[in-house]
Amino acid sequence: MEFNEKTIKAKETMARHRRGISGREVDEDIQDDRLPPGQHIVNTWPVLDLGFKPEISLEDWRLTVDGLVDNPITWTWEDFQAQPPFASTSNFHCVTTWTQFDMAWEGVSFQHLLALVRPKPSARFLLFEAYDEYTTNLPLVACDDDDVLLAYKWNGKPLSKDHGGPVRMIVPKRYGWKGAKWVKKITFSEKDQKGFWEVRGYSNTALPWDDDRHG
Ligand SMILES: Nc1nc2c(c(=O)[nH]1)N[C@H]1C(S)=C(S)[C@@H](COP(=O)(O)O)O[C@H]1N2
Ligand SMILES: [Mo]
Repeated sequence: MEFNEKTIKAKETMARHRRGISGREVDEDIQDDRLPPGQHIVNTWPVLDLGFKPEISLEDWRLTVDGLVDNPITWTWEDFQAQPPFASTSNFHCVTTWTQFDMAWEGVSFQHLLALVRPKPSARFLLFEAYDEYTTNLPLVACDDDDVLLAYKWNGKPLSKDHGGPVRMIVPKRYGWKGAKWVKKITFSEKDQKGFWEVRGYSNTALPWDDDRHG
């Protein structure tokens, strides 16, 4: 698949120079103790992707969770909707320096998913694959947290295609690129396997409070 190389180059440059996506979205340099180092606040949620937004009908949508788990699953939209509802409000930090506070998410709690699939003791890392062929990786311990979810609603409305609908991952304690939009598959492994931005020099840990942008 052809990625939009221009978009990718621009994003790499922005992250390197720690500039925002667009100056127009910056309100002011407000001081707020919820704002990690090098970040600024936006009120208009920017859209970031590889220059391609996959269209997935709810009928065709599937989420597969496999690898080192006792109970691998493939959910249809109906299966996904049948899970206990979960809501969580958190702050979203993008490596390109924008932060948006108080994002109200609804979906399926990742801890609920973990309880269902039951990772084997050897499972330590997760690889997320998306419908646009984007990938990203995280340690299992980072996903086993009470603010991590598979989100399908934002501010009470279905998540738009631009922002990763039908379903995306939200991992508030890591930079935004660790949350796969249009998530399709999650694989549990013994070994870490780097994703799209991680192999291109982004930090593997991606911790906003450590200003941890590049590896
Ligand atoms: N599938 C997929 N997920 C993705 C991306 C992408 O290009 N494809 N971009 C990542 C990046 S770099 C960020 S900052 C957030 C942006 O989410 P947003 O477009 O909803 O703001 O999604 C992340 N998840
Ligand atoms: Mo990003």
